[in-house]
Amino acid sequence: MAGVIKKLDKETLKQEIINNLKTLYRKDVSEATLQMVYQAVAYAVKEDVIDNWIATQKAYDKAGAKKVYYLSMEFLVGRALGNTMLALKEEDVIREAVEELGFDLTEIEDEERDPALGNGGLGRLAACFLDSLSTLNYPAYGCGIRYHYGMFRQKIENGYQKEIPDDWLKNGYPFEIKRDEYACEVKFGGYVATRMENGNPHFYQKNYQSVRAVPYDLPIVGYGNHIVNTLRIWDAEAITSFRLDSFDRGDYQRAVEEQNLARTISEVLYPNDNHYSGKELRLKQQYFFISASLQTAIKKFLQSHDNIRELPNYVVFQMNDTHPTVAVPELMRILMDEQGLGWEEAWAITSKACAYTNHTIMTEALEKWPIELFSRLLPRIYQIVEEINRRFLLEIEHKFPGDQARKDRMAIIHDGQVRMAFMACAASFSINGVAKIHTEILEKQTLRDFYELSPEKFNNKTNGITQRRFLLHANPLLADWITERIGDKWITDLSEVKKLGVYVDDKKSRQEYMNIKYKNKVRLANYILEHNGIVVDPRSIFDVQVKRLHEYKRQLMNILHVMYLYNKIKDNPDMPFYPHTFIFGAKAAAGYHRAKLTIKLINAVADVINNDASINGKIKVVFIEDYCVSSAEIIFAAADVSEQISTASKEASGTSNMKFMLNGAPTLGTMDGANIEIVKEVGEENAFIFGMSAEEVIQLEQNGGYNPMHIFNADQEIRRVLMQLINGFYSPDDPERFRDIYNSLLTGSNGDRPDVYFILKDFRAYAEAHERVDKAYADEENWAKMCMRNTAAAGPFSSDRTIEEYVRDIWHLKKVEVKL
Ligand code: GP0
Repeated sequence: MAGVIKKLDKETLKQEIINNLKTLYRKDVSEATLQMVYQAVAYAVKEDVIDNWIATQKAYDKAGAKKVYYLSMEFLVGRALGNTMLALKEEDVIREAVEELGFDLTEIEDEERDPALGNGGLGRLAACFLDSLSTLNYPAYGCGIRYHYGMFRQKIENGYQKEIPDDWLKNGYPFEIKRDEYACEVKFGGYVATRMENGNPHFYQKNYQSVRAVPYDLPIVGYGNHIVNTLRIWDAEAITSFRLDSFDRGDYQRAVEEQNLARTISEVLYPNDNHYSGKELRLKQQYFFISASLQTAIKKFLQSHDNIRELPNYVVFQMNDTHPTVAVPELMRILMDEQGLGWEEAWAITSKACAYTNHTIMTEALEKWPIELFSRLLPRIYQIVEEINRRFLLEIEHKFPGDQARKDRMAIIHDGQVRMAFMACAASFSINGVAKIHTEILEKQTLRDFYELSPEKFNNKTNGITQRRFLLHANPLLADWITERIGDKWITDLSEVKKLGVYVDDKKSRQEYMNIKYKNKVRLANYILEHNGIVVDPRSIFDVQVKRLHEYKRQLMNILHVMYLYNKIKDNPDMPFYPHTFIFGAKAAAGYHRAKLTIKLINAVADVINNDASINGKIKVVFIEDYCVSSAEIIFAAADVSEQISTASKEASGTSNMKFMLNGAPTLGTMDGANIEIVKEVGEENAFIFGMSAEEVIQLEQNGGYNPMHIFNADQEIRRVLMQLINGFYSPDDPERFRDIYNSLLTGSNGDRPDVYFILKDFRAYAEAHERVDKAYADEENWAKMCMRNTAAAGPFSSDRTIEEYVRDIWHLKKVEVKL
């Protein structure tokens, strides 16, 4: 029966699991560990996936359909087993099979290590996009790197973050398939040689070092539609072993160097979020996965086409931030040096095939490679970049004759550096930001010159999240409740949730909805007890901020506010105050000292407050260790308040804001990123907005004149909180411990202005917004309505909507049906 999911039968499944245990581990069920059972179950599920996977790829070939290659250094996919079972609609039968074998499915799922091949929002967005592409029947490849060590695991020791290597491949990853037959060669270094061919110079690299790029494929399973797309992640292997005999390249020295290169390239993910570190190895990683991905894409294209000029009609490369921008000169190289095209033709193809997404306006995130490094590592690529730049400057001259200043501002090669964002803009046919306000800021400020040159390239694509992972999988109670009321169409069409609106005025529905929230809070409380040893009261307000630790995200403002509240309660023990649990989760980049000190501060404040019996548990502070996709799935469902408090203009979009909203937590936030669109959908009365606008922030940054010392001097309560940073109140053993944070707010440090992110400026507005939250929470009936309205208004924030927009405006893909 076409279109109907083939149901696994329970007995076969049990047999398969038993068999897998035997062939994988030589064990029978009674001796198997949970990890072994997990692997055995995963392999059983994978078998089903494979059938769909093969069918999908056949259908694509047959349809000759256009494909998007989503090029990204990061894919934060999270665990696969649970998601796959849901997508195949096999969860129930698998649960029964596993139970009959004497195991608990949740425990089995907890055995899976998250493939943490990303840092935060950008990598998770890429994963949500792949999920949506598959579910919406679009042909797509994710292209990335198989880091042997993903995002570090975080331990908190004595209040400090400690980074533990994430050896996620240790037990083997059951869902991947090594595709050795598609391995290819990537070349570094050496020099460019020329020879004449038919009267034209032909360029080629000599004396280079090579690595062998080996792809591993991960299945991306669409929801209930048999589609399985591929996430192809590349691993590096030494090439020398099978080349040692080649007489001109077989020297021993190079063999050793190539071994080393191969060993390091795909070893570890750089743990920086919104920050560029400029390391040579990072550029090697970029070129490595891009060259391998593009070579393969072109080869595949040429298997079914004989005119390379047709490429842009069948292939589009979406660059996830500037990290994959070497795709531009690499595609030029392949087209010219390997396909024999001239510059104009190669450029016509490249600039119709590449599109660029910008994810941040933070200047410290802008990638700029010193030309010394760039040209040494990628000599031929650098040569091409120089020519791209030369021609680009001519184009500017043509449109703005004599405007030398403009050319200096826009040059791709400038001041000894290659500016990757500018190359991406010059070469792409589409440039998009990730929320309305972000795209506006790109057009008016960050990329203004490029907007003036080519306004037609710019477009907005507000981010989204997949409801399948962040509601269906992460909040089964609410998912069932919704399906009972409006059916299950919301799973693939989130706009359906607006139909929940009619239940807002129904008292019984409200009770049920809030009861689910309560149960989810109990689940999180148990998690916190198990992982942190802290007892929290599920009846308290769960006020949550989970995201990467960064000064612009202002976790510091949050904890300073907790300190302020604590002072108030100590001074006025009888003041009415509803118990709060302030929950934090955040990883700091390993080299980001102030961020790490902020984690220590949060834990120091937690230590004092959680152990002060005199406040009767009115405030608890919890720092959840190792915030990652799987803990996120437990946290969102349990939140009462969503903290989205970045300095306006700095958070490109945010995506946790959408996950909280969908799970019914009102936003406490600034008018930044997608918060603005969230508030517009849900209504200002169902959110808690405060603080400076983006415009005000930008004005104040440009005009100067902000002096936080005035606030410090005038506001006694703020002053007291800041003094507690340096008088040992939270660090009796070392009163100087938090001096750097204090200085950053009041005097500035390392040449920065004081309070770069306007924490003191926004502090009172933030405190006042919290008072509004508390007041609203006290009105139980109305609070329930607010929460429900958030869920009901979350429809536009599905990544399905985002992907449909990318398809309509940029990629122009057609849906492909797969029938088994
Ligand atoms: C942006 F530039 N983002 C970067 C980066 O290096 N890493 C990263 O995660 C994020 C933005 O900060 C964001 O606002 C945005 O929603 C996300 O990219 C996806 O567009 C919040 O995480």
